[in-house]
Amino acid sequence: MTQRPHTPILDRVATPEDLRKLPDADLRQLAEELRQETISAVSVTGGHLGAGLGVVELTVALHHVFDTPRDRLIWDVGHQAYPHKILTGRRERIRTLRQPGGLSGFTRRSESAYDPFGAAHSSTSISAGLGMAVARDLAGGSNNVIAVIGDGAMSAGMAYEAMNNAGALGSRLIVILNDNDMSIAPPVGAMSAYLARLVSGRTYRSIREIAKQLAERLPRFFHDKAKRTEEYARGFWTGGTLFEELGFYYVGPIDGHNLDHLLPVLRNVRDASQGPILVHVVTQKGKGYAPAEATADKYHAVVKFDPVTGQQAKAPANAPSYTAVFGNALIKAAREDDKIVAVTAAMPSGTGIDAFGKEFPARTFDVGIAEQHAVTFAAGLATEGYKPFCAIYSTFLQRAYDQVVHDVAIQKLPVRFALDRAGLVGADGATHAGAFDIAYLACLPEMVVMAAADEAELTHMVATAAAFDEGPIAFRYPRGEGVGVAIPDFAEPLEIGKGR
Ligand SMILES: Cc1ncc(C[n+]2csc(CCOP(=O)(O)OP(=O)(O)O)c2C)c(N)n1
Repeated sequence: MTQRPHTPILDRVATPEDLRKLPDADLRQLAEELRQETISAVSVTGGHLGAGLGVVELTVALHHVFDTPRDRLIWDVGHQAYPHKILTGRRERIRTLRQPGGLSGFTRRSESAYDPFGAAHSSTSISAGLGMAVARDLAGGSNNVIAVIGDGAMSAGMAYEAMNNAGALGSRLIVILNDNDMSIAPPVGAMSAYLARLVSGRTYRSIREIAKQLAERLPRFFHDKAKRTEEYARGFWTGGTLFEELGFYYVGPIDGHNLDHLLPVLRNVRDASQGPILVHVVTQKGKGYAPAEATADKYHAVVKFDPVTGQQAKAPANAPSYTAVFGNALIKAAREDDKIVAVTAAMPSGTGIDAFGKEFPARTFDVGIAEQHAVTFAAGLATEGYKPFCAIYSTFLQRAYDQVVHDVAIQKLPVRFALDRAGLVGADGATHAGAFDIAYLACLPEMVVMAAADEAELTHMVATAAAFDEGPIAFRYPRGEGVGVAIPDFAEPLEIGKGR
């Protein structure tokens, strides 16, 4: 007897149309093939891996249940969208991810009809989705709008502004909260603790329970049927109160890797009649790839790697990174000056504030993905005589521009801005380039702006900022390693207004 060669199901799926023709029974295997294809692609391109691996089943289920691209599917940040790209006609180009002329590492409208909204900066998906839902209502349309947002992205004010508005407008909108209990670093804040309580307070809800819970939202026909066959359970379930108070119908928590749960819940949600719904899905970052699961950051972002061992091909460094030089200089300055405190917006390792936090945990504040709050929080610290170093990437400080202008510059408060990733950043592309900070900071009254030419100068700039108490001061430095000059043992304040 000859064995038939195994043809991957993925080879038969060029677009979600093909995927929707498959029986549910094929989807588990498809998901596994999609996971392997994602690992294989990122092993040659580098990029964001952990987040995509965590949403493989969710991606398959969403495209199977919803009529994309007519139904609008929005991925918050977009760094988890590689499996989505593979399923939406971009598999052939997936090994060009993040390369010149290749696919973007995030969602991008110009790339595909399946990317209805471009992203890379976080926490925009619910706002954009609500806009699309309201546009649909105005035009008398009937399509679905689904926003997938992570628990980290849920720490930003914009997500709450959007939910507040969505609850009031009452448009039909589906928000999937993808809760993997990770940001880039472990998540911080009261919201993260709240989500953990929702998940740990009970085991995953059974499908029967969720069907009962959803019955209330379904059109009359389903509703009556559900009522006949099941006792009414609404009210017995109290989880998700916060979202319910905001006007969302809360469903969950459900296991985001279990297609037997995802598919019926998503179908029910699709067929529900009205209003905003939040589906709380629990996933694991890096799921299904042992080397990722075993690391602290779950392979959030990687360089090229060996897919068998997970070993990353890190080039030997010629010089320390500007980030590390900044972090060390700040630690040295803080040893001499107990007024120095550090603020990061969910990027402790990216900004070098992690090292500072190890030595000065009580003087280190990770505020979550909340750049606006970070800046005004630092302004408050400055009013009381503290010396806040607000370490934010150039591109992400854009989000806090009014806070820089109104809360810091106009009040002449001595907040120190450490702008990492200034200038071009490479493969992350235009959304992440630190292209605008000189223009947007140098035009402000009272703002001192410095740009480090090398790591020695950066060290002196940290000392300059620590000593400068007359108003706001910013110093910018690039991504990556320094030029290799000696780093001075003693940092000295530079003369303001004098260049080299
Ligand atoms: C405004 C903004 N600040 C910071 C970042 C950097 N960043 C990219 S992904 C990420 C973590 C997102 O966590 P989560 O939403 O939980 O998604 P996960 O990676 O865990 O799937 C952060 C902080 C960003 N993209 N946008």
